[in-house]
Amino acid sequence: MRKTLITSMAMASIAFSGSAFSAWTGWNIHNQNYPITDALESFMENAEKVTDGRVGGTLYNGGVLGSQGDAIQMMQIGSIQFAGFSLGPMGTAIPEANIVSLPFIFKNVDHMHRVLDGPFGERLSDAMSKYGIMSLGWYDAGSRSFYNNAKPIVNPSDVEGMKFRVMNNELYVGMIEALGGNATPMAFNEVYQSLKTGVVDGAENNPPSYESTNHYEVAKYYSLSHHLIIPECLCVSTKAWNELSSEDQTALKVEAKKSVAMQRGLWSKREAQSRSIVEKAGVEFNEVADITAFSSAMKPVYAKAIKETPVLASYIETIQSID
Ligand code: GTR
Repeated sequence: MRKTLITSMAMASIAFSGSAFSAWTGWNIHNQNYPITDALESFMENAEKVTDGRVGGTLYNGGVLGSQGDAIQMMQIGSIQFAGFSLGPMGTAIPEANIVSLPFIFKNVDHMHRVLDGPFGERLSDAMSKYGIMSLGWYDAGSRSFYNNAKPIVNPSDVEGMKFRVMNNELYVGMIEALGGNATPMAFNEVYQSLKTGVVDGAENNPPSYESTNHYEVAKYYSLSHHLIIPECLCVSTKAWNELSSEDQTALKVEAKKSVAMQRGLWSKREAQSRSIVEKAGVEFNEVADITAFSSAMKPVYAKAIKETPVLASYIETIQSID
């Protein structure tokens, strides 16, 4: 089942105990039994309980409502109210979100947590909410590495001339071009077929997505470049949020924290499971020779991003000042 119906009789559009009832519609690209799916479902179930049914929702999994680009617009015009968005493709609609799409911006996943769980995370959510979307918490998506069906990527020069699928965001086109490769932006659900038919030679993602989408069947070299650490968010529509009472907002913030903790726990288990599944299926993992060779190639990507969105310069400084 791709759709998870969370709420019960409260779905009827009625005035509930004297307060308006909010029936939220939610978007998620992943299917069931995936960390973010379980965490979003649990959030909405608990939201309904702690608000005595004033907030209830239906989560649509597997991207059935459209791509993330579509879903961002849907949230902005008010047809969805909550989502598990990757901050990756978000930069197209919200330039400030590109901060987390800069390759090697975080030292590691723990550093990303330290940055986003503190004031910087609030600053980013405030910037996003000017575009109608805010984050109640930051989910994990590990680190992304390159995979392809031709050879292990060991040095930046191995990317030269190869065609890589990237998420829909021009910044990633620059990232692949800085390594001498060709980038094809494409929605998540088109990647398997494109790898299989040779439209692209490779792609990049974290091990759970590489495994859950079966990309490993058609691209068996996974090279641990860890070039992107992109958080995902428990995002809600600013408009829907502002319609809630401050008591309900406080209660939902508590539930969002619990949902994030749950997702991060599930994520670290899933990373290990996914790795073992793909290894058993014959995937070859390799370390890259020198990470700094990849990161120093990214200077033009940073320069272009700052030129287009000057506030990124101060964001970068803040992130680099956090240990
Ligand atoms: C996954 C992420 C998705 C989507 C996807 C992609 O890791 O969880 O939201 O962004 O990558 O590559 O499009």
